[in-house]
Parts: sequence; C-alpha cells; structure tokens
Amino acid sequence: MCRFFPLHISVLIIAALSCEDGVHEGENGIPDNVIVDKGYSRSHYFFLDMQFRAYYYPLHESGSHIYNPNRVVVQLELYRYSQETAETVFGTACVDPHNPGYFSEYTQIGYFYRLVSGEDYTFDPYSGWIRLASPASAWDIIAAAYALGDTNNNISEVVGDVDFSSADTLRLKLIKDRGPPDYHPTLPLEFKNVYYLGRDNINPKDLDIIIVDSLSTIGDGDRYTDGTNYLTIFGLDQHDTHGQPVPDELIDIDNPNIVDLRLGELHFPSLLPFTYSSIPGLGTDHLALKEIYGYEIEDPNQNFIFDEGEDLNASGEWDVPAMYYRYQDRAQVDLESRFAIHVFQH
Ligand SMILES: [Ca+2]
Ligand SMILES: [Ca+2]
Repeated sequence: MCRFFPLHISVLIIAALSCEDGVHEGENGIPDNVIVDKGYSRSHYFFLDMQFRAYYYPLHESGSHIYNPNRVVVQLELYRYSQETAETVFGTACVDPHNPGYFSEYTQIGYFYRLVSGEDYTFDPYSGWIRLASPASAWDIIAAAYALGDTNNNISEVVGDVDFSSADTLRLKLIKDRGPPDYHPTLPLEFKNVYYLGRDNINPKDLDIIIVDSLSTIGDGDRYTDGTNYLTIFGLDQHDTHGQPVPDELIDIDNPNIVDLRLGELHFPSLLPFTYSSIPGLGTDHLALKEIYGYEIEDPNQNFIFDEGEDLNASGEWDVPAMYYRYQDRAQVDLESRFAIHVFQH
C-alpha cells in the first residue's frame, strides 16, 4: 500500500491544557478506572476500506491524520442486517462489491435496515471511518454503500447502491460480519486502538493517564527498564504542555486525535498498539515492545491472514497477538495481556 506525501494537514491547536507543572496528579494514587489492553472498544469504529486504513496512521508530526483530498467520502449510506419489516430492504452484502466472487462464502443475503447519519452513526468523510452511536453486538451485520470523490464532490468511484431505488436488490459492502470470528475478511476494518475512559465530556484539567506494565518491578510500572515512560513509548506523549516536541511524561491531552474529551475516548496512534511492528502505523514502532513481546508481528500486508511469504517462527508458528487475531482463544488472550491504562479523574 503506497503512502504518499502529506496531502492535507488539518490544523492542530497546541494549548496548555493539562497539568501545568508537569507532575502526574494521579501518581501514587488509586486510579478511577483501569482498562486492560485487551479491553478496547470493539465493533464501534470501522474503516470503510483498506485504503482509508492505510492513510490513517502514523499521524503526521503535527499530530494530525493525513488524508487524500482526491479520495474522500462524498456520499454514504449505512445499513444493519435485520428481520424483514415494513422498513427493511432486501439486499446482498459482500466483502467487495466490485468483485462479488472475492470471499463470496461470506456474502450476506437478506433484509437491511437503513441507519440514520447523525443519530445511529457518525462518520469522517476525509479519513473514511464510521462510528456507531453504540458498539455493534457480535451478531450484528453492518454494511455500507458509498461514493468517493474529491473535496469538490466530483465523484470518481461508487461502491454498492448508494442511490438505491426500492425496485432493485440493494447491493452493499460488508463492513462488519457476524462474529465473533477468529478470522473474517472484514476484520481489518475494525478499529482496535480505541478505549473508552469511563466518562463523556471530560474536562482536560481533570484527567491524567498512565500506562502500566503489570509485570514491571519498577515503581508504578509506568516506564520501561531504561526509564522511558510508556506514554512516550506508545506515542501518547510527543510534546510538552507548551507545544514543544519534547515528551514531558504527560499524555498529549490537547491532541484531539489522541484524546477525544467529548466522547471520553483514548485513541492510540497505531492500528494495533499492543504489539511491535516496524511498519509505520501498524503496531507500536518502539524497540522496548519488541523486547517485551519477543517478536515482531508477522502480517506485513495487514490482512489478518497468513499468506505465502509471511514468516513463521522457529516453532513453526505465525507470530501474531491473540488479542487482535484470536479472539476466541481467551486463555491465550489473557496470557498475553500485560498492559493497563490507569485513568485518574479528579
Ligand atoms: Ca506530553
Ligand atoms: Ca497477511
């Protein structure tokens, strides 16, 4: 997947919002909320396709997302699979509407209920993601039709029946299939880096976050053996409260692409934060995590499938983290779970 130069950078306002003195107010205290690494907000945010996903991380050095102004969402319709009712439409949702034979065994045929933008979901037309108003259940099926184009609304590509007339069979693109699957071709579209902090409408002055390694024997467990703070390692602390590019061991709470105060969400700046990868934006690109986990994730094309040419380790196993790749193997997911987000709200 190509990554081009930054095509558009939205403005990031650096403001001194967090603890001015550079001291963790929550340090040595009891956290109000502890969220383990495997506890990310599942089935909540989804990319419409892998091209949008490829642009999303890493963040630009300004802290913003990069997007392609010649490929934005001009029109979007979202549906949920449903029992037949007076309001449903008969249709077909497949993994790739341009190529219905691709993973055709996953095609869903049945009735679909149209969701209302702004009520049932929101979306970002530039970065091509949708956020359901509340997370989908494991058994929900979500599908979409959309038109892509440039920022002047000149349409260049249409996926599914975005202008559906009820005389036809609705054609849709699967965004989330029934699960919970160990593998499904739509699995890469789900965000796996968003954590709900426990409260909406957070006042930035009230919030403090540390990342704790449960196996650490040093202090609060919030830093690696070389002294580097885990906020810095996970890319959550790139600058100080004056906007200088110097980590200050305080989460960059003024970056809305990391902390969404209104929704009470923490967004780690990589697709699969609790694994190591040197591929930009895939895992967390910090050697401390390679030491901790003992391997680099072996899925370079990021499709969640073991493909020819992808490596196996000396034991003949495919090195991938269970929390992202093998939901069903709960014992293994628990075994690999190591970090926790400690949230302090004054
Ligand atoms: Ca900081
Ligand atoms: Ca692969």
